[in-house]
Amino acid sequence: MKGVIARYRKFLPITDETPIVSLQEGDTPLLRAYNLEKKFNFPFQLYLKYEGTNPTGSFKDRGMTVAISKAVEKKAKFVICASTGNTSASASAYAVRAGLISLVVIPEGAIALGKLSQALLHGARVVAVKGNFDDALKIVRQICEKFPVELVNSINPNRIEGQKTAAFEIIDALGRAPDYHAMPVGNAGNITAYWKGFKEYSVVRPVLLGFQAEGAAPIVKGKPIKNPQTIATAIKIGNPASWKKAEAARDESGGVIDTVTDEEILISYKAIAQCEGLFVEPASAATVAGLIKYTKKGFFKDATKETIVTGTLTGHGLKDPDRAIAESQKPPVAEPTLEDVVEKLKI
Ligand code: AN7
Repeated sequence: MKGVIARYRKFLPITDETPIVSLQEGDTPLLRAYNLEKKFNFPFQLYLKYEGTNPTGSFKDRGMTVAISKAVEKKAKFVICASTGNTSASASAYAVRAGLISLVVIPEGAIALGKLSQALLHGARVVAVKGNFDDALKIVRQICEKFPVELVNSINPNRIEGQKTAAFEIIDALGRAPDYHAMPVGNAGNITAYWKGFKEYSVVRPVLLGFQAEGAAPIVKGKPIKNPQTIATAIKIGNPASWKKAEAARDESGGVIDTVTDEEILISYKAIAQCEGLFVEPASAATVAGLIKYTKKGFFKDATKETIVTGTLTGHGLKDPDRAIAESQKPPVAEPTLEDVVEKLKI
């Protein structure tokens, strides 16, 4: 069966009256990362959940299929979100499929090129505000109080319901729950969703390890960050909407939410691409960055090669091509001759 509603319907708030809006999201790869295990001396088995293969290139599609289906059931005409990019790309695509108008409020100049191009081409009404994501979300919440528009940020519980299916898929693929699960934390909806999913699907549950970017780590620092900074624009968020729920997920699972630096994120970003053939966006690399940091700290000192760690790679690398190019060597230009091309290929 294709699409997360079709596959996990009985776990979702779907009734006979709900029109299903799907782009056949979910069913993403869970890949053993042998090369990363070796490179970073991980004392455990690492499996990566590659969410970049979802229809719009991120995990947001799992939540959006449920949120948009429920919006259609409620006879909504407009959906709205504030976004660091991926939510807007997903909302805009599913809105088109459902015949809804998508309204998007983004922080000006802080959205990766791929994501902005998606929302624009899907015909969303996009407004860029001179502020950050938190400012955009505040305005969107105010709009929802005044106008008949359906909010599709992860404050909408249908988003969390859909996103929890990633945890189901991990357990289905492994045949059991992992011992640890690592993931990035931004607005904190996804860690909330994974914990809900793990709890509903298994009595044995992983310890959750959430990672925020050092310059955008309100949960770690215990206070909102006025002017969050990180190259991982997806998680450049200073006041997460699901803050309390993320703390509950962390505490109930016996886990941690901690920071990784931009430098650590970029090392992992390149290593994931160069060791495993997986092209992810910088925010996704926070997962592996955190596992490297925690391995070095001795956090996994009791782990064995039977220990299973899973990690979510939340979004596709094509979302942020500028970053990939900035982190790479410019290709040399050759004369159109065999000799010059061979020389420059260093064969
Ligand atoms: C690739 O699109 O918040 O902790 O507006 O795009 O559930 O917010 C994106 C978040 C991680 C963090 N990785 O997830 C948005 C938005 C990627 C992301 C996160 C996001 P949450």
